[in-house]
Amino acid sequence: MPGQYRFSFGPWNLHEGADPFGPPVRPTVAFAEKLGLYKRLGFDAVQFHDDDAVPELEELAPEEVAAKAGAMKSMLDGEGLVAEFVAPRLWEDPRGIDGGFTANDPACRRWAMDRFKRCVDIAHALDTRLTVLWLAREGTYIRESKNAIDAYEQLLEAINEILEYDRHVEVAIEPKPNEPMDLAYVPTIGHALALAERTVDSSRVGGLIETAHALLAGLDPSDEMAFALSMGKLWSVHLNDQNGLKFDQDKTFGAANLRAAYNQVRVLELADYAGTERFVGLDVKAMRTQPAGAAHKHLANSRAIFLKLVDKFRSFPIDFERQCIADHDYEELEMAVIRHLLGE
Ligand code: GLO
Ligand code: MG
Repeated sequence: MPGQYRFSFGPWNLHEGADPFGPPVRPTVAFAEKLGLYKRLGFDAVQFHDDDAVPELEELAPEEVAAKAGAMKSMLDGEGLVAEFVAPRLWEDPRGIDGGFTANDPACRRWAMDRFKRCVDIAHALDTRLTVLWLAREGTYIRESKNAIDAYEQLLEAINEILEYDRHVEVAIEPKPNEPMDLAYVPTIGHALALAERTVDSSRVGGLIETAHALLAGLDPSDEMAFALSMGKLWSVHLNDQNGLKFDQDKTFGAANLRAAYNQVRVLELADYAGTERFVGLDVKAMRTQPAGAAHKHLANSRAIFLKLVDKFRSFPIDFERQCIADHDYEELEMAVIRHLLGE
């Protein structure tokens, strides 16, 4: 019996529609209202930034942070939801302008480390072990501004320090090759998991793979996932889609390349990802043109497309696949895949 998929998204996936060339086009949806949407749309877990869980946490004393995180946990309980992970949002603070752990200013590096620890405390209060490191500004605009060898050591030290700070915390690194930086450190899951192996407890360091990020690195998302799955290190995914090499689009899963989406589902099925009880996260954004009352459809649609592709995988004529492979007739196999996806 294959496991049951459970889905998650972050509050940032219900957003105001601003882009670098224009202001918000939809009113902010209050957090409580967002929470109310999760179950309605078929989702069981919330992905948090630390300051989604505790807004303005930099202004608060540790006891206040703990109290607010506790209140958030009660809100989740009230909705029948769980927290999947908490991620330190280092990239929006002025101290994170040159990166956090790899900033050239030691005071900024200390701040980043401290902020990561606060994030772990919040994760603890929300009853999840998992934190996610999207290393947004850990990189450079120009190569000469940092020593990349030192940067990888700094990242390693930061992860080691957090593993020692909390004996249960898990860190999933979310690689991305660029944006907002010209070039980011840890651009692929290979980099992330190599770094993980060097930490003081590699069993607690894994990865989160986002479709669009793999595509931006010129790689196949399903093969990136396969690499992490082969090591037991795929601890979450950010499924979405991307139309070519441009800014990170966060399109609806499967909307740009349905066959590539099918192959991501296929690899998750082959590894019984659902059985690992990790969540299927959807890091998708509504189009800017979408009216306020309908700016949640991208989430329900992404989930529905995922489940339809699961059905496609499970109903694929497996004997025919085996025969094509035995005959080395991959042209025939490809046609069968296309026919199957077209519903023939
Ligand atoms: C941006 C990332 C971002 C992260 C989120 C969790 O490109 O995909 O959405 O996934 O901040 O850390
Ligand atoms: Mg993401």
